[in-house]
Amino acid sequence: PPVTEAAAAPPIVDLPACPENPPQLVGPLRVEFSDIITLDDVRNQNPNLQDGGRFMPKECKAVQKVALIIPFRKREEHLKYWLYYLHPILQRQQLDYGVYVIEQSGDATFNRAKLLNVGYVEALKEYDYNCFVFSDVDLIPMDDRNIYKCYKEPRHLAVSMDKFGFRLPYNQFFGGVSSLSKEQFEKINGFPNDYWGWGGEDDDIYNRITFRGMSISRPDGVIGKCRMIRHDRDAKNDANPQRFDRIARTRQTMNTDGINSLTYQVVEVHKDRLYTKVLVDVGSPN
Ligand code: BGN
Repeated sequence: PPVTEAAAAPPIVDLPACPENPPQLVGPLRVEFSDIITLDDVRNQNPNLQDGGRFMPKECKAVQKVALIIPFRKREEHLKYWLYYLHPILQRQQLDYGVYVIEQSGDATFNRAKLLNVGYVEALKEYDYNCFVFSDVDLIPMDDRNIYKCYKEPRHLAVSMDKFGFRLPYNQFFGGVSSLSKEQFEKINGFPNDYWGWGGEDDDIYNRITFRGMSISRPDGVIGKCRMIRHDRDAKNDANPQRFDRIARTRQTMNTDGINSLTYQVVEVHKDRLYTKVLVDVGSPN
């Protein structure tokens, strides 16, 4: 009999480049955290995902290859909503993307920026990503025109958070959700590894960007609206008392503390349909 398997393989054709303005975007979105959903619902609602939370548009060639990096520990409920809302948005944005949940193992003080560095390195081991979106697990965009990709300058995406009355808390604010191209990330030696506990690491990243002669780009305050899932302060993430001293010294420390000094141990990599989870030992403060 004729070999029929070959007929099922996708034809090798050059797809047109995806357009600047993805046609399926809808604009303002309803974002609520009262909906009762399960991860299986989210899996069923996103049949076009590949294992590990990967997607690629089939109608056009994506402009960028985007790794979404989420620092994580014990926030399963938030992760469920993030996946529920973000997967459909990212697909409408026609991105070639993968979702990486970087989970800090053990009970040492949380280290957000170091987990982001780990996400950068681990994502690049899997695919030739050229853009990195760093997102807190509890932040959901309220408008899909806020495209989760990279721009000519490092981008701050969470510009208009409900928690801050839909305004920037201060002009240099770079927290919540941000994106840097591979070149931009390398230019600043990645992120600091030495901010243990809450606060300041985003300001250090802001400093790195400006000290390397770059500026911050942002969407406008309407497109940049987003909601934070309300929660209590986590255990082992108290405000870092060293943060004031550290952000005053970024210019000196950024050359030796960053992607060039990163050390960690991967404990486990788990592939779900909705994400790749990397459990990692990042050590503890000395
Ligand atoms: C700032 C924090 C940021 C945080 C924002 C919003 C510091 C450094 C010393 C001034 N910065 O105050 O890390 O993202 O608030 O919550 O604490």
